[in-house]
Amino acid sequence: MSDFQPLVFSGVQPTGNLHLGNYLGAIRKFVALQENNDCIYCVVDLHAITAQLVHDDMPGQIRAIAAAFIASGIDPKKHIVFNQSAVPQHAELAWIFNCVARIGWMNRMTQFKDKAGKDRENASLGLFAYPSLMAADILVYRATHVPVGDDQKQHLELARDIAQKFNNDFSEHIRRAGHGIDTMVGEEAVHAFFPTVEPLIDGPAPRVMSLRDGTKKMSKSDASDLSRVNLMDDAETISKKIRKAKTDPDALPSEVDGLKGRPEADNLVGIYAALSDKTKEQVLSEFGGQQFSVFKPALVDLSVAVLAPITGEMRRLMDDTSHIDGILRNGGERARARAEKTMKQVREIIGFLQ
Ligand code: AQP
Repeated sequence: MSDFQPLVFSGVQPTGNLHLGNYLGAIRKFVALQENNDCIYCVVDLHAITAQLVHDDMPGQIRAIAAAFIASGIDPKKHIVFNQSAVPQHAELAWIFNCVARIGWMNRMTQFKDKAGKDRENASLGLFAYPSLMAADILVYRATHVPVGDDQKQHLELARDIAQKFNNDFSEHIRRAGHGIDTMVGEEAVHAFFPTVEPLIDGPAPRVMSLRDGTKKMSKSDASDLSRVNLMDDAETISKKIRKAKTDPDALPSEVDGLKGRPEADNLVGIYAALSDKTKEQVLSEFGGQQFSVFKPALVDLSVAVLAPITGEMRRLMDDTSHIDGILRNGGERARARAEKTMKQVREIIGFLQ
């Protein structure tokens, strides 16, 4: 039985300051996965124009995400780092997926509801179709594993639905063209063109919450800069934000169960655990019974120790734009070659003359 080659794909939008949530939910996992996997990491600039069309410094924002990838430890020689718009096959496959996905499926996407807010009629069609483009980003490489934060879980379920419908609707065409692969979907042996994508969401901080409100996701678009630690913050700013982070008056519990109903405490313990590669249990065995006046300075020290070298390297890389542009150009060429291989087969399966 043949099967899909394991391949990791993920992307980050160039839509402003990267924060600790992006780092712990996504980029730190990208770095860990590159050791034993073939990986493609993308700056998803086509996604960046869905919520806001015009950006003052799009080139700078794209370079900043690429710099964050590399400063965090991603090796652009071994793996592919590029920006999405350099590979038009993403948009081509997204159009096909717009015709595969059903409006009923898209209507259930909670991120669209959150981002469109009350002014739904005025949201762009691109924002509505965002999950279809995300499915194309992954499947144009027939990627099998996608490291993301917990907020992207629903979009990945949709990517699986799109892949499955394409495989089912075109099953005869796939066989005739000879492009399918024998694989397992759950317990069932099937012949498929697109793989069933596996989300990689685990870890102690799959959803990092706002420092001002433990029930809200830490987000680039939060109006309060105090709600997040940005990757470009200096040590003093990180210290101020963590010291001012909302907490409750109680000491930290000794067991994870004791974090229930305490979202801010749970969030800070999760951040500490993720930054130190420990579990929440291990963090509480060290800090259980301690007040936040003790825990917060320890979290500041740890955050600065992890982030300062990344921030320094990001600044250095962003000063050398030709170096970053060269990495993106090279990554774009390699990504285009792989994406075109898939698209040739997709066009053949559908029956487009080429
Ligand atoms: N708070 C978070 N905790 C864990 N993971 C997170 N991610 C985002 N926020 C958190 C993960 O970061 C990756 C890249 O995200 P994105 O650039 O696509 O932006 P986003 O998901 O829309 O979230 P942002 O950064 O907060 O932006 P806005 O303010 O626009 O919503 C993804 O893997 C995401 O899961």
